[in-house]
Amino acid sequence: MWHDTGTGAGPLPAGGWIEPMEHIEGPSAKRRFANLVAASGLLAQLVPVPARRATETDIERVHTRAHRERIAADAATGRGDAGDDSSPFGRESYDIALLAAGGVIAGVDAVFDGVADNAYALVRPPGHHASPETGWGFCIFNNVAVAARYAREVRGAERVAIVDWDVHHGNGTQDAFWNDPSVLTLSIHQDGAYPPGSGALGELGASGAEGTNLNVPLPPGSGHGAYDAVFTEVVEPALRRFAPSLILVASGLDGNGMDPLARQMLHSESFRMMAGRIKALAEELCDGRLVMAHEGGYSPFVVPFCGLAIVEALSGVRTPVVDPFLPAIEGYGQELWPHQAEAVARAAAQVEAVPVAGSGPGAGSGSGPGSGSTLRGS
Ligand code: 9RB
Ligand code: ZN
Repeated sequence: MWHDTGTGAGPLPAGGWIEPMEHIEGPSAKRRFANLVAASGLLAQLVPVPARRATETDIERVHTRAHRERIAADAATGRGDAGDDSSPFGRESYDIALLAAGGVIAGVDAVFDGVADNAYALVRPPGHHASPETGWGFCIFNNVAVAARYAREVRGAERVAIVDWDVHHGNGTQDAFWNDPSVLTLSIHQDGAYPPGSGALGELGASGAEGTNLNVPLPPGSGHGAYDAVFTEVVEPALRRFAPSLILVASGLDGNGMDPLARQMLHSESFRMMAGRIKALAEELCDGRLVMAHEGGYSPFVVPFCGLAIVEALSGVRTPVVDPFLPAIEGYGQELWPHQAEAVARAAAQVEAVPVAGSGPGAGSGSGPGSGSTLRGS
């Protein structure tokens, strides 16, 4: 909550005719999510996992040294921007960005060590837009990418799948693993929302890593029915082919029907559905190993209820909380419309490009570092 994004107006810097207000990627939605988890009584039934600082080595498994050092140097001056003049940060933000990435790593450790069954890392700044060379889109370091490389190189995970249900394209994560066949990146996003021109269908990964990046661009106005179809037709078959030894989720809650930075229609029951299905996949494919990292989500009133539904699904604990926004958002109309079904079908046609674990060239070679103790999907 100390990560200081200063003033802005939506994604734009204040100035000129734009009167300063709290920057949209401020602490409010995240603080209210944490407060609801506590007030509901659920927090007392969870295993608290303290964040640790990601080390320079952890960060540089994904990012260039120049990017890490630039963020550190700018923070030391008291103010900086991650890279696009939309992502301001303050003096503590280098340190806090290390804690955000390290918080996801701590979740990975907790799950691999059996301290927790699965983990939700409620961290900021977010990460999925940060590419190896730069931050942008409110992101400084790519938290989920840093955790994936850590899982591979330190914990011996042979294959990692990253499912990104933030409403914006996970472009930084796509870039980080474009050449890496050991990490499947799958982003479900509102077509054309952000970054501009990013996240097209058919971007499947570099030669040698083909089929290990999938984009599912959905038309604006997609809701529960569309995402339900994406899980049935894309997420579940793709992950079954890939057989990950760990599933990470870039968990943006900005697909909710009241988010100011997108035009999708999800509600708390949609996030409960997605979290429950990912959890079931993790149990089927990789002994339940599942870590979620918080990303976007800018409605301070709806985010807490979507977040609580996810943590209820992960923990298997149902609290007495009833989402007061659910009836309104359900009323927006949640069925799968024909043009959405077409978009899902186009994405589903890519799934056959995903390599089937154990059948490709080099299968079973245990190519990752620490291959003496590699964890395979079961
Ligand atoms: C810029 C503009 C944006 C728009 C959306 C996001 C969302 C991030 C997120 C970030 C920056 C406009 C740079 C409009 O939640 N990711 O998960 N920037 N938008 N004009 N300009 C110049
Ligand atoms: Zn987002």
